Amino acid sequence: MASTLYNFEIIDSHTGGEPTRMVYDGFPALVGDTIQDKLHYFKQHFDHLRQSIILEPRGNDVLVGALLLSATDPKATAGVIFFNNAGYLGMCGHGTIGVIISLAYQQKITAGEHWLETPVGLVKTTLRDDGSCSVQNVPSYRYKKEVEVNVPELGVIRGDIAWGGNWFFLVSEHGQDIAANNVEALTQVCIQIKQALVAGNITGKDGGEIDHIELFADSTEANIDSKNFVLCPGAAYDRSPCGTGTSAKLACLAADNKLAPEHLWHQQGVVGSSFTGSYQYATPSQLDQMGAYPDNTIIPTICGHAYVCAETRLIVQDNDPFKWGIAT
Ligand code: PYC
Repeated sequence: MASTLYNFEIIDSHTGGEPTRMVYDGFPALVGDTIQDKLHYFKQHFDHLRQSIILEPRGNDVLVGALLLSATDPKATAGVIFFNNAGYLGMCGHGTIGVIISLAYQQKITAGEHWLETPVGLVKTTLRDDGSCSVQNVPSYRYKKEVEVNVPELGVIRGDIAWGGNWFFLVSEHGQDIAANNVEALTQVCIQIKQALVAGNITGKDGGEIDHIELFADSTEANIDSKNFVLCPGAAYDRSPCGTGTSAKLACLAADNKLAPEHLWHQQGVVGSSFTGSYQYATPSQLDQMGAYPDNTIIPTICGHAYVCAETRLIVQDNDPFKWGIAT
């Protein structure tokens, strides 16, 4: 008889089409005083559980996992570590909205403000009675403007490097339609740009890997300022407009004086869902959180909706040849 190694209690949701799998019970305890220590412990000891939860046959490449933890910061309702098919994410905007909507579904929280602790800083969420959720993200900034990268298949491509809780390369001139019927070509273009960034040793600050590529196009739709396509690490594209990617975009708009503080920006993703974003300039106390920040650092807020789609238990049996997922 097979014996069960793990029972993971999960809630699946989607935010603008992009799925989040919140794991709220059954995961072994992570040792550490801070959430960064716990992330380190997760990577060292339980990476096979990340794969089991995310990869086929229990998951798929599009899923973002969100391991719910008790907070180490007294201000926070919970801690959360985001992960996907390729590894770990610093922050995740759509995932944060998914976690808040899932916690509300479980009746663990009600409408109002709730702080979450992530490995890259605290984020303040506001859940509203209409079901929308806004996320005041970690400090975000443009690191470099119009960086040229030589992409063998495409020629010279220019993009901004910005931090929005993850590192992004933001490209406006790419010659592609940002359309749902063009995701294969968009994916290839992003993969080629990413490979060229690696080959050219082009990174974020302190050598941070630029693991998200974000392509933009103007929108012809009323009330939409821009359309994007975001390729995530692991080569799945974001079905939502990407919360950290929208934060990186806001940082670039602020640095170029193209959007004033508190003004709204409507970012639509490739499948048609949208986030509303805005920003304030960061105050010194907000920047105390972590690290050193440039002058143009902003605090972005993004707002969207998420919907719960499943409440279930993942089972991992000892005799299952794919108990740790199908690694490709
Ligand atoms: O919403 O920040 C986001 C995100 C990152 C990767 C997938 N979604």
